[in-house]
Amino acid sequence: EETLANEASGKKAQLDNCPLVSPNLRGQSKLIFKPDLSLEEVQAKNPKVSGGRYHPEECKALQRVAILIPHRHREKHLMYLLEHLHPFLQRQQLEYGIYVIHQAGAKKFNRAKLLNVGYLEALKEENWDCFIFHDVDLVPENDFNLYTCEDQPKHLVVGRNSTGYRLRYSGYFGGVTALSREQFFKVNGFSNNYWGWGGEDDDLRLRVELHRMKISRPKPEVGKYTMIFHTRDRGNEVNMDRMKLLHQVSRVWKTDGLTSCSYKLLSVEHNPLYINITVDFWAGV
Ligand code: UD2
Ligand code: MN
Repeated sequence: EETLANEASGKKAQLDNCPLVSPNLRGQSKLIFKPDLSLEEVQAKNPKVSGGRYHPEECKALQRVAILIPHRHREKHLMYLLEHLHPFLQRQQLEYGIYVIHQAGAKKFNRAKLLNVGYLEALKEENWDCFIFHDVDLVPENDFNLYTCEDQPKHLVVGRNSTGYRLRYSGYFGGVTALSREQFFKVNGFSNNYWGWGGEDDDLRLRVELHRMKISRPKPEVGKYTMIFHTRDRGNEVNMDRMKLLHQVSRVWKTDGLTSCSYKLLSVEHNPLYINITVDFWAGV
């Protein structure tokens, strides 16, 4: 009788919790990047995604996860990532939302600041448990690489195709990372001061270590990614200040981060497959 009542009311809260490991996982898969793929095609293949969000119908997800993707002029990469990530996350039985944080204008690219914006804006519409900070060009190959948060920050990219699937250096924390809402809040997020390429990922690692947290990683055969080929973008030239900035983390983390992240919000659009947040970083911020 109770089951019938539950079915009738169809409430999420009355579903059983999803299992710790989803029965729908497939393991390593061969990724195909169709040259003529279109966003409409990806949309048609993901009818259960609405406004960039999804939740499993069969059980109550263990975590609510926001995927944050910093972006500018990488439309093709974004399309391939969405194509692979939606089914991947659904097989993991997660409740999730995909946020693309787009930097408007021609100012130097600031990946870290965009991710701070993503965190702050995503929390305005849902109290997400877990945040995945995700490069637009990295596609996960193995769905046992769980996009969930644990009691310690997690680095999900153990290796990728272009580096022979080996960890680039010990302490490497770039590409894709998972921090809970609390973990990211505790370290005051990323620094806002890394303009151009490099250093911001090491800065976050130092913040994590300063707070006596320990980075975890999946097994090498699981933490595998394909990075879609690209050259260095215009507007993302190497940041020559990065070493100087890395030396002052312990001094400035408290005042440089989420608490000091100012930006001009230009738009928030709920597209079928992702939420698009466009921001401008004007001079002096
Ligand atoms: C590495 C790291 C990345 C970051 C970066 C240094 C890996 C796998 N990734 O990436 O996490 O630490 O070094 O900043 O180690 N982007 C745009 N448009 C641009 C420029 C950048 O969308 O014009 C975004 C996009 O999401 C991209 C990310 O920023 O994936 C990192 O930039 P990249 O891919 O050019 O740098 P890469 O591959 O050296
Ligand atoms: Mn890249």
